[in-house]
Amino acid sequence: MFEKILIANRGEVALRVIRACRELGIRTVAVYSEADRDSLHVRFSDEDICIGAPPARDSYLNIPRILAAAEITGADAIHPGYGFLAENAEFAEICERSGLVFIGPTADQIRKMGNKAEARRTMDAAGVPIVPGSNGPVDDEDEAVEEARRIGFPVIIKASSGGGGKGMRLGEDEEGLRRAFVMARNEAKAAFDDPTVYVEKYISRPRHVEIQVMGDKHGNIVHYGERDCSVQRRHQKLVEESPSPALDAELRGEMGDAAVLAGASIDYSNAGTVEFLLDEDRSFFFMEMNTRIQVEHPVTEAVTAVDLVKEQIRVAAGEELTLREPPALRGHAIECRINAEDPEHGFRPSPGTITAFHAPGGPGVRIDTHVYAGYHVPPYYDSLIAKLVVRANDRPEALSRAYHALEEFIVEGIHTTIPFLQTVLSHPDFEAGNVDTHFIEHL
Ligand code: MV4
Repeated sequence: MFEKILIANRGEVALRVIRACRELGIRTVAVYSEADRDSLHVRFSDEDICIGAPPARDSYLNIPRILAAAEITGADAIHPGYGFLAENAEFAEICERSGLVFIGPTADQIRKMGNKAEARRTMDAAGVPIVPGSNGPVDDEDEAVEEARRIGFPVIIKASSGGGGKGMRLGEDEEGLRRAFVMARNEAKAAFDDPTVYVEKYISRPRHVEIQVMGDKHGNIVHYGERDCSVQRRHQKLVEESPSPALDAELRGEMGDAAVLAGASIDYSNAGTVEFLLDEDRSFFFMEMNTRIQVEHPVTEAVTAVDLVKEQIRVAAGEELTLREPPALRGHAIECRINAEDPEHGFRPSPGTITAFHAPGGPGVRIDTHVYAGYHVPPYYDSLIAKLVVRANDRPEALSRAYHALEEFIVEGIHTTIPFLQTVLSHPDFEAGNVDTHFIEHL
């Protein structure tokens, strides 16, 4: 097992990794930017080292500085958390070449899933269902129109190097598609320096259902059921839950098998998430694979009693998977993301000093946060300040528990998404489990 892990991240996820390390008897190294000196990940780690100025490119994205910190402190592995360098194949490669274990998949696995057009082809070849569409990139307008006539309008143009909703355009008819094609290509070129795009049939009212998987370095791979993340705003998830109100044991088995097949086809190791679009007729299609631990992983932890971060560390150290069969999902879990944003003003960021802070508690309530009264929310990073994760015996009880926990949550001095989350939780359509990815737009 590792003796010392460097955590190349900040915020609540850095704390999450520190907690897992403590339980495994592993020493921790925190890295921090000048804006994060007073952060709890610095206080709770065994060692800490400042790696630069507040902008992420000067600190949390600065590979040479992070490697230097690992060298100086004698760390033997790096946990990247999520965001920042978590899905940077070059970083994973450099770590391994420097004799540091990257706690995540291999550079090769990250690359295979990072290019969306290639991932789509790989999944198709493996027998994982994909949305009807082009077999690889489309090079010009006429080819896009040809594909669209074959699969039927409406279609969606996606950037090969995109993901998470960036670089997508809808084509409702031939004329619209021609415009969408040009715009998508230009956007993709500007945003990713890669103009490559492909075409898919547009699914108009899908749910976002993702399957948590984990692979070890001995060829074993398992899934831990799904998370329903249909409640999103501009591709930012707000609420996630497990089990999905849209799945039964049969569909869970089919989607779980497909996710395991997806992972197995690239000999996947460590934690990953296979995202699917779930259509109203119960058909499901591979969308993307995220090659990292995700923000919403505690939802799965709550219903499976598996510590996913400890398992990530164990498999990175060469141990075999603890579980070989998908665990039964017990009860129901919901996560609410609490962001330092003002929902009354278009969710604009609301950095500043937290003047009062009280986190809810009670049975089945988990709070993952790095903030406290007196903490200054810096303007440089993403606005997540806390995650509320509740578990209860069934969905109605979980909804009620989450609502009342939010009622008890005191955060003063900045704006947060807490009141908006309460609106979502008490909405009749959400209560009925009757939502798709457009739910928030119609609120
Ligand atoms: C789609 C789609 C409909 N049809 N693909 C958004 C994020 C990116 N991973 C893919 N996305 C979508 N792909 C087809 N063929 C609708 C979306 C989509 C979406 C998906 C999941 C969660 C929220 C979403 C919001 C808008 C669009």
